[in-house]
Amino acid sequence: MIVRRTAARLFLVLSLLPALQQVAVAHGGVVEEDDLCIIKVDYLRAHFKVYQPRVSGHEQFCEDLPVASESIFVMEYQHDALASMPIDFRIIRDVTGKGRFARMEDVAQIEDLESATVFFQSALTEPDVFTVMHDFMEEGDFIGIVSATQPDTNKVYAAVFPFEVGFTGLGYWPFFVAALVLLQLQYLLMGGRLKRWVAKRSSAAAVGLIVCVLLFAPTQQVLAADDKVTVTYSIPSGSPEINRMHSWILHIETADGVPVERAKIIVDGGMPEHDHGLPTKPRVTEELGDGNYKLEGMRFHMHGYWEITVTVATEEGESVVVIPLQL
Ligand SMILES: [Cu+2]
Repeated sequence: MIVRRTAARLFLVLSLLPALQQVAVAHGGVVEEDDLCIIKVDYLRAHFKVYQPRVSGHEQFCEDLPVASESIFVMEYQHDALASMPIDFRIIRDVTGKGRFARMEDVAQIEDLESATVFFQSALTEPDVFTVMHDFMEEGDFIGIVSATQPDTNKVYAAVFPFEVGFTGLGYWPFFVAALVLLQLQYLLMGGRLKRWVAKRSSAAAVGLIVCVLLFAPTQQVLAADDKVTVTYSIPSGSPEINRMHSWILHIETADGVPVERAKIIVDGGMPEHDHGLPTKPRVTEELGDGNYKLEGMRFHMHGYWEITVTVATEEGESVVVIPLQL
């Protein structure tokens, strides 16, 4: 019986996966469309970008920011109506406990919005670009809230976008855990008839289990080599989601399979067909032993063909290995 129940739950996990991935791609009010970051304030749309001039120069971020630093949020209106609407902008610490699932309803339930607020720009009417600056003092999860008021009707249009400041390296795992919690609830709430129906499908659940393991397995080994070293990489958070900062684990071996330790590794990359580089400056932050190195700060801002160049320098010399990547 316990086995059956577990199987039924796994089947449910599988059935929820498409929805889960959808959430991951379009969470909050900011979505990535054709290489542009769009914020939707109800039906009103604006280009949205964030700069961290002190640490990243002119580099643009869609929402997640690599470090706690001075950050400039820019909205360029796509909809003329925004030009005549007073707009306010608030940043709060994520006290909803919903993380990337946080929505307007969750924010509306916060009792003391003021004490969660780290930044507030009171309503301003700006002709075509709305800009605010906030100097983040700490890393963590935050929620941005943009509200625009229609002057004639006083109707308020709002967008809520959860974002992260600093690397946490958690990637997809919070989604997975949240899904399991939701499923547990859903299962408890289900009527007896549906329970029996689900339990009958335990063979489908077995397939579900395999697909789950494949989807969530933290390894996605891809191999590249020159005559001296072989580089493989895995992405603990799953796969490189566009515009999401994530980390890789690089594994480096000599041609005859000996792990390469204490190497100096430089990672660069770009899209050769578009003649541009990576939007971030990834770096190896930790040697994990056994030829494994933690690479942080990976982010891709568009679909297409990328090449990641890994330069491995040891006392024996230097190797340059190119990892091809189709996103
Ligand atoms: Cu490109």
